Formats: sequence, structure tokens, C-alpha cells
Amino acid sequence: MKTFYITTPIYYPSANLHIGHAYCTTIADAIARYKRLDGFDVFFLTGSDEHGQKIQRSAQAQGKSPLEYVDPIVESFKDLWTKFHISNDDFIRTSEPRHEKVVQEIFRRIQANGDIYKGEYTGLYCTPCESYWTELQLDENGCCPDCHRPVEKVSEEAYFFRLSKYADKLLQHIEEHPEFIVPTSRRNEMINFIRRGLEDLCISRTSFDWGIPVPDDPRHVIYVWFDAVINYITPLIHNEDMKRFWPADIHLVGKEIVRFHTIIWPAMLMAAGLPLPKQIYGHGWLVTDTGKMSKSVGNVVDPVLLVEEFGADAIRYFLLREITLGLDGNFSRDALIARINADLANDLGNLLHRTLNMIGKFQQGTLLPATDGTELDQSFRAQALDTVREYRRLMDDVQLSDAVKVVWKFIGRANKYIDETMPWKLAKDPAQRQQLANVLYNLAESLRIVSVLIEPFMPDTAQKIRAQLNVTSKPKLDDAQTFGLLEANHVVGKPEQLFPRILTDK
Ligand code: ME8
Repeated sequence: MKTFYITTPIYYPSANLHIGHAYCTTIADAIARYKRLDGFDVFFLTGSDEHGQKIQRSAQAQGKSPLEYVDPIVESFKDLWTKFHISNDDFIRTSEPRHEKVVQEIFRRIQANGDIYKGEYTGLYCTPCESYWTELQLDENGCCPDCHRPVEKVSEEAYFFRLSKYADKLLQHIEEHPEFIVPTSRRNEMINFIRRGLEDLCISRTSFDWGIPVPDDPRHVIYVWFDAVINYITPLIHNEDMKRFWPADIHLVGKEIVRFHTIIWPAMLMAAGLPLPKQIYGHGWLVTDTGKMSKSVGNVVDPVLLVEEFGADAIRYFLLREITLGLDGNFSRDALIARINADLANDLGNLLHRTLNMIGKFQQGTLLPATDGTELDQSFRAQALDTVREYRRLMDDVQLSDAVKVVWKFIGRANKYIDETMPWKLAKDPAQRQQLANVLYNLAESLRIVSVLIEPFMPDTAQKIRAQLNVTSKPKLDDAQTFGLLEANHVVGKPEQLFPRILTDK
């Protein structure tokens, strides 16, 4: 069986998640669901990144142990993913014993290969980002180049990973595998970064203890990024799944952490003698008028409130449709409401409602045997199948927003087909009964196909459409590639509203 392995980053339980995090997980979920529709055996992993000084300090500030502090936050992550219909197959917490064991094994393996050594570290550390920087990398104010907050000078005995040794091998790999880092802009950034030279990486700390101890030297805890990236193999390495799913097909990550995933992680895998992931996809940020959505800026949108107000599928639709993967995208409430009203309530909702309503009114809810029909009917059916082909091409190429647009173009076409064929007129003329049956059959079939195509984007809505059409099978991509699977004499259900229109003051 063909397999597919996709991951999201594991999120820091340092604050509540915002809609920017939900964006990343929704993309991964849509890809995972598409692959399942296409018959792949899919493994989809997400989780929480729980170690490090930042978490330890936040816990202390609340008089809690780190675990007492993170446990409820991690539960809230899991609740959020359930609310968003996220279909992850596993959820990894880096505080779990299974993960600690694997991190220590990988540490030992790299150490045995001679690529971990003990030395003295003096450097600049950004605690919020859990990142070490060199003088050269700091921003113009001498602060962290990512979050622009002050860095701390630290000096301590530490373990180092011989990252410098892997610069040439990494460059060669990136050059020989153009698909390894996407989009190209990120790939070029990484090539330039490596060309400037890689320094060995400090991978242990002694100034705090909330982390995974270095094997045989527990005064040191392992650097949180070294620990975190290993999560991607933790659930696999000790069972058959390693053969089935590794190397990962896609690590989906935000653009600011592409460096960890395309330089440090691959070098660690090389040092441990393991194959590299096939692709790292760096997506853009969700921004508002006040910049990247982030807690420190105070412009975050709470995904729980948003789901309660609009439902998960509407938000998923908006995120997937509105933002081109790889680029930054704007999030605004007005734009969300405009999409819900135009695309969901109007285009999709009306198509379903009108179709089922007419089948109920003119044929007592039953589809009748269809014939080839007119040229218009034939071209409409051909368009449905062209849509499926184009959708597959785009989804296979991870162009999610274009794939959504292609489906909605067809939904628009189907609404126009109703206006052109005017079934209410055909129903008045007994000589047009066959033509009426053809039109209504074609519309019901189109909706069945649409219900398959939108499953990755809006799983709940896809299911509601199928229930109203009275289709009980599980959605499969193969079933969207054939026009005419609904049986003649199939009885459809009654129309129910999919998305209410949202009234605004305007
Ligand atoms: O970086 N728009 O965790 P994290 C889009 N623990 N994506 C956003 C975003 C926004 N406004 N804000 C955050 C970490 N993200 C590490 C990962 S992986 C081994 C360790 C995305 O909770 C961000 O780009 O800070 C990143 O990919 C993810 O949320 C996790 O961020």
C-alpha cells in the first residue's frame, strides 16, 4: 500500500494557541485527508514541545512544576484540534518517556559516531526562541534576529554537535534535491545561510534542569531544539512503522523555523545514519494589520471563540482558500464573513438546497434514469470530470488554495447550469420529463463529486452533503472520477441549510 507521512511542528505550551497555529495544523490536516481519500496509508503527527528554560520559568512564576504547568495547556491543544476536525494519528508530547528514550538513543548514536563532543560554550542565547546566535546574526540593535528581544550572554561547559562537518553534504543534498526545501525563496535563503559557514551547535545546558538529561551526564539537559525535532521519529523508530513511514513525505513548518528543519535536523539524521525527510515545506504567517499574529504583539485571534462563532469548517475554508501556501496571508473577520456569505451560504449552500428542493418537488425525491442529454448536459458533465483532474493535479502539488478555487469555479458552473436549463420550466412540460430527469441527475451527481473533493477542506460539511444526498459510502477520490455512480431511483433526503448567512451591521 502507498504510504504518506506528514507532520506539523510541535507547539510550545507556553501560551494558548492562536489562529496562526490552527492555520498550520489545518493545512497539514487537509493534505493528510486528501492522501487518505486517494488511498494512501497516512500517518499524520502533531504534538507539544514541552522542555526548555522558558517553560521552566513560566511554571516557577506560577508556583507549579513544569508538568503541572503544561498538562492543562496540552489538553487545551488536544481539545482545539478536536474542535477543528484535525485527524492526527498520534500526538507526541516531548515529556513522554517514549520520547526521552529515543532522544537519548539518538544522542548516544551521534556521540558514538564522533559527532558530539564536550567543550566550553560562551554565547548569546534568546530564551523566548530557545535559540543560540552569534554576534553576526543579531539584529541592528544587538537583539535576537527572530523576535528582536534581548539575548543573554551565557558561558558554561557544554556538549556540541559537529554541525560544521555537514555543511558541504547538506549543500550537496539541497542542490541535488530541488524538492527538499519549498518554496524556492526559502531554499535560496538556506543555501545562502549554509554558504556563510556553519558553526558547531551547542546542544546542552547546565543552568536549568527541565529537559532530557544527557546520557551518563545528567547535570546537562539536552538543548530543546535537538530534543524537539527528534519527535518526528519517536513514534516510529521502535516498530514496523519506521519502514513504512520514514523518511517523512512532508514536514510542514512556519517559515521562521525552516532553518532548524533543513539544516540542524538533516545534519543530525546524517550523523545518526538515518535517511532525510523528502520535503520541508515552509509556510507563511497569518498576519493582521498590525503584523504577524503573536502573543507578544497582542493581536492574536482566539481560535476557540472563532470556532464557537462560525464553526470549524468555515474557518478551515477561509484559511485554505484565502492564503496561498508559502506566502503570508491576512486574517480579518470581515473577510471571513464575506467568504462565508458568498462562497458557503450562497454558492455551495444554494446549489445543494435548490437541487434537493427540485428533486423533491418535481420527482418526489427520486432520481430517474438519465440519458446523454443535450450538448449542454454533456459539456457540464465533462466539466465536472475536468475539475476533478485539475483538482488532483493541484492537490498533488500541494497548491491547496488553487484547488479550492477550482472546486468553487465548478460550483459556480453548476449554479449557472440550473439557470440555463430552468428545471422549473421543464417540469411544466410533460414532453420534457426525460430532460428534467437528466438535469436533476447531473446536479445530484455533481454534488456527490463536490462532497468528495471538499472532504479535505471541510470534512463536516462534506459529510452533511452526503447525508442529505443519502450517500452512505465513505468518500474516495476514485469515486469522484466517474460521473454516474448514483443509481437511477436513488432517493435523496430533504434539504437542510448548510451555512446560515451572517448578518453584519454593514
Ligand atoms: O516553533 N501564522 O513552536 P511554536 C502562521 N516548538 N503560523 C504561525 C503563526 C502565525 N501567525 N504563529 C506561529 C515552535 N505559527 C517549536 C517547533 S518543531 C520540532 C518545534 C507557527 O508554538 C510557527 O510558524 O512557537 C510554527 O511553525 C508553529 O506555529 C509552532 O510555533
